[in-house]
Amino acid sequence: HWEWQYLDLMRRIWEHGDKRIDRTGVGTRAVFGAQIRFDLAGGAMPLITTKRVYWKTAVREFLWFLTGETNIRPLVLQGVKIWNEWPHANYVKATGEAIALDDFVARIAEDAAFAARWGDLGPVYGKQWVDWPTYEPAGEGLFRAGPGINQVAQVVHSLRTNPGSRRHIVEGWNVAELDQMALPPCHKTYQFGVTDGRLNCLLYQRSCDVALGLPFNLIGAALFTHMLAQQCDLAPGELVWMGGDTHLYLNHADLVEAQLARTPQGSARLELQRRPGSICEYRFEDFVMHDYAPQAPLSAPVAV
Ligand code: UFP
Repeated sequence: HWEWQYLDLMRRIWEHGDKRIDRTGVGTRAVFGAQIRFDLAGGAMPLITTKRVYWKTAVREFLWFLTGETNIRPLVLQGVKIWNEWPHANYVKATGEAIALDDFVARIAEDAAFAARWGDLGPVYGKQWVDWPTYEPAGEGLFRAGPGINQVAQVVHSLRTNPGSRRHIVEGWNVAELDQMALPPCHKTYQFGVTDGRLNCLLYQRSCDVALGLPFNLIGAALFTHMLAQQCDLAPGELVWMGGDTHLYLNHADLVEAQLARTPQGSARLELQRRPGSICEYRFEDFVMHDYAPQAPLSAPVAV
């Protein structure tokens, strides 16, 4: 079962990883450099079965990326909570108001003007993927904003017209804008490659929370590849995940121990129920998951 790669990685980090205090102050055990490979043929999905993973949330987040949106409000209105901690922490720091996370999120939902002011994450994934900023000379040594670059649309075009290219890349790491982002991109580079009519994807993730982040990041990369394959008349190929700083937070001990005692079972398959006219026209209802019967959920605190 492919999932042993995930569990073995988890065990290796927990038992042999370097212990250190990280940016969040929580502390981690970490290895530097890791890989997981997964065959996407037939719609296969790398869904972790040794705990329940909320794949619908990953679909909603992925579709939000493709809209170019960077404000959490559309996610909040769909009940997706994964990005709420960052704007909340920013608000509390900036205003000194000791508002609870739930109350802050309720205000984001109720008050569009408040959300516009406090709900934005800065130019994170969505912005860089579909509207990477450019600049053009405006005379007298000045520059003005040029048209944004839609990297996703460009990759669709290059896969269709020049599948053998080694330049099918979607990049989130905009060096000039990192300091404006709530969180610099973790799943920063997606490279696609075509072999024998099969679309392969290599995701390079610079920093990886193996317990909470990785199950989601695998889903995102798989969704991306299945959608691109459908749009470009290719069969889904192999997903190669590569991690840089690959870690477990020390306060995830209960989750790690419970999960390592479990055995993977079954394999999930994605069905795309419709073929939209373009990569940006998928709707949540288009994604149907078959044969996902996970074991009980395991929760752990997210490090902000
Ligand atoms: N993280 C992930 N996947 C993601 C995401 C965040 O694993 O998609 F957005 C984790 C990795 C790390 C933290 O534990 O969030 C980011 O911290 P840093 O920027 O210090 O690497």
